[in-house]
Amino acid sequence: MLISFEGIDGCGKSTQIKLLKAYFRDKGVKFSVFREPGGTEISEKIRNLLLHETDDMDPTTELLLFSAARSQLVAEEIIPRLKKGEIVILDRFYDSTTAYQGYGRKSAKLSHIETLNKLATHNTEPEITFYLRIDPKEAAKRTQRGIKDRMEKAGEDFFREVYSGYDMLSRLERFEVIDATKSPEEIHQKIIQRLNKVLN
Ligand code: Z5A
Repeated sequence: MLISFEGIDGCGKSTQIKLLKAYFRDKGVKFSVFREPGGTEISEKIRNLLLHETDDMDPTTELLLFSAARSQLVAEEIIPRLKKGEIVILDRFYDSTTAYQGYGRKSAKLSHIETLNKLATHNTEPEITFYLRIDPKEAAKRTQRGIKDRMEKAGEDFFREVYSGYDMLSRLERFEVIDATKSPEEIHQKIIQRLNKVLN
């Protein structure tokens, strides 16, 4: 079973994945967690290029690099685990490309991005996507500290577009929209309730 977490930077995905890992461990459930971009040697090298190497990257190059990192992760790690019936948790998946490169950067037509996503995922789809919804202004308050990476430097207008992209995507049936302004524990409980329904 494939479970993905989505949302703008600072929405609390990593916090929720940490809580979910502890929950699954307590229950003795076998699972793996991967972050995107990343999760394999090749994908981590691409992550470094995308987030840290240069401020001057062509938007199409960016789109293709996120997709290349994903293709390697899906082929090397995700498909083999799903074939064994394991649970795989993803901190971002191809919905991030639709929201960030499609709606945010406007790197390519949405129909082209859809085709590219199918190719890069080897037609793999999550059963459920938890979308932690939070206004970009609120999320920015959580991420103000620290050095910003290349994507984080994109600015408020960009994140507004990304946010509107996620709102479009959240109409899909596999999306579970969660109010990310609630407390971490309240959000965790919502996620557990929803997952238990699917797992039972
Ligand atoms: N990207 C892309 O453009 N296209 C793609 O296809 C893909 C990705 C796959 C990856 O960055 C960047 O790549 C990302 C999208 C882009 N760029 N941006 N911008 P990343 O992997 O380094 O980071 P991230 O995924 O964007 O987010 P993150 O740093 O992991 O943060 P988070 O998971 O959203 O939030 P968090 O770390 O759990 O929480 C952030 C803070 O808020 C922290 O201090 C928490 O203690 C606090 N927090 C968490 N939950 C709460 C609640 N409920 N209330 C109050 N405070 C909270």
